Amino acid sequence: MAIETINVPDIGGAEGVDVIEISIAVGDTITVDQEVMVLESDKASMDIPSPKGGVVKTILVKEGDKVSEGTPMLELDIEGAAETAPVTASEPASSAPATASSSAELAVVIPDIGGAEDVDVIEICVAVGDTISEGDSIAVLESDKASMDIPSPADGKVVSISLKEGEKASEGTAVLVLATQGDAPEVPAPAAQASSAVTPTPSVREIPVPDIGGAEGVDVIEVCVAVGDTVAEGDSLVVLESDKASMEIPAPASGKVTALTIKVGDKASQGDVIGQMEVVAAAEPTATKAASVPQATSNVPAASNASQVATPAVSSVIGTEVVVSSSDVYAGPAVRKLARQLGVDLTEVKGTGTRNRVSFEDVHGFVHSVMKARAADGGITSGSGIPPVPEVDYAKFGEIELVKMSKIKQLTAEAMTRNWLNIPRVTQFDDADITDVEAFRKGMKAEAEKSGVKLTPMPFIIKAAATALQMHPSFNVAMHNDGEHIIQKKFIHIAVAVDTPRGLMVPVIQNVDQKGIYQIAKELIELAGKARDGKLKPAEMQGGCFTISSLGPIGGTGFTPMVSTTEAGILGVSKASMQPVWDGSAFQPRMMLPLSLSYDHRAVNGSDAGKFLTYLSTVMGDVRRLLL
Ligand code: CAO
Repeated sequence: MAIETINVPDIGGAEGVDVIEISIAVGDTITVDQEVMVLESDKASMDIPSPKGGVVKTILVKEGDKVSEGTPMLELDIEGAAETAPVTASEPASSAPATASSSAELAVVIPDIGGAEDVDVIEICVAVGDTISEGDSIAVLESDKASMDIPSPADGKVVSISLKEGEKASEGTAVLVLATQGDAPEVPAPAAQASSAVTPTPSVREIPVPDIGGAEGVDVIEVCVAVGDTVAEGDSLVVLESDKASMEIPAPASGKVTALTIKVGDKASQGDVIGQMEVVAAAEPTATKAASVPQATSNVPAASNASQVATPAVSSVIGTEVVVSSSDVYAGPAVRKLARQLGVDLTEVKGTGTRNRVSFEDVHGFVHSVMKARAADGGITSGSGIPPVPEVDYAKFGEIELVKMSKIKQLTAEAMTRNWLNIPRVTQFDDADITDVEAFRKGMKAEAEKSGVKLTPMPFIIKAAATALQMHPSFNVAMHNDGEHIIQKKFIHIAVAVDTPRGLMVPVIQNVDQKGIYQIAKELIELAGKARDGKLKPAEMQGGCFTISSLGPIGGTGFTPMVSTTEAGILGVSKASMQPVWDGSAFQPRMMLPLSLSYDHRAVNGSDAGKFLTYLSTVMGDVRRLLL
């Protein structure tokens, strides 16, 4: 035997290139120029051929590694090209596949899988060089009835792998060789061969469905464990779901699941036995366990102190126990359990394995991406396809302080984003000539004050908006969520934006069309006062048909207010000022009020909006029209 190390050839000077696929397995006989792996840089992907033919003894890299020219990638038995024994690196080729080679090596074969033959190997979960623990999945098999995780029978380091994804396996098929610590790794032994010094005394007990509140024939929607799983008392074993509730059936004790007698789709009632478990009753002093060999491999000479063939205890997994609930998703039981614990719907996870099989990494990656998107947009636009806002470290630029937003401000931010994203908004501008209205208002101010009313331009604007809605019912609408209907409102309630120390509040004055200017002024003052004192009731903020947002007392010549999804329009009012207006022969000083009408262009077309605002401006120019 001439073992030769094969290095990565010249790859155009690229350094640290990702290994994205290993195309061969230990034991394969390969020819010169046969592809052994695929590398991928940010510029290209490259098939790497073998410069020599031979039998692959060891694969020195694994998927995910980074390699450069000269990185050792394989050990090839150059002379052994004709030898095909798929076992260990150091054993003569004539050895049986399931035998072992050195004192610290353990050849692992497929255990009893319920008599199933030629089951698809859909995932090899480890790579050469990996250090694994007893119970870790080393491979996943999948028949048309079930998927089975094949656990490692011992702790150790993977020396070689002889089974490949896409192959078929039966009981006894060689999987891999494990370098274990010590000369004689402990492997599970049949009871008849176990040393009498082995202490814990397991007792097998049935697992009944406990009291589930009298519910009968409840659907089994998930089986969370597989035969062979070690569970702690209280761990979920199965999930039942009636039309009223879903219930997790916990393990009644700590131990190992030895049988499962139900499957997804079955029905269960209190007292039904769902399986069996081996409960360790008491732990007695531990004694040295004799190196023992399971019956299936008893042809290995015990005296040789050689490594052993181990058959992990996954017998009877095949059949029905781990048939998946979401049948279109390929995933092992452990991955399903993780997804369930994290509340992940596996049908939403893109599997990257063979046949789109979902792996642990896929589930973690899914959760990571969802959380990242949420963190980036405050949980508002997640899933909408809107690119997340990158995080900025403002402290880099100077001193900062993180100030908590009030609940009202948070809700306003959420509503604004929702409105912005949902409403195709157009804003139309106009200036209303309020010279005469202002003269009238000022003339009435003293009288109004005697009645306890502060007469500002606002009640006139509110009344004018109500009249405009009455005359233009096509504006008194809201879009239905079904996208097929418009909700035509037959009442006229006007909402008014009120600035408060805790944030923006929008109380609603009801039935404005039926109220006079004094009444409207009174209610506006009352509602604005309640808003500032935090005393508005929810009902006083609901049912608006149209909103008015006034920045008049503050200043500015125009702005584009946001439309709410429950209305079709909003009027922005800016500061009135004296302007020179051409009357056809001369400039006249007129008090002009800037108005901006934003509207939902799904519900209202541009010409209707134009007519609405022109009418509103005209009414504001001559309040006698409010009487018509
Ligand atoms: N142009 C010029 N002056 C105006 C005006 C305008 N468009 N609107 C009001 N004024 C004057 C008033 O006449 C009053 O002056 P006097 O005290 O001399 O009479 C002064 O500005 C203050 O008015 P006000 O605020 O007391 O009363 P109001 O009826 O105009 O407004 C209310 C009531 C509740 C809307 C107001 O108190 C408020 O909260 N405004 C802020 C609204 C806001 O934050 N909008 C932004 C929302 S974000 O979309």
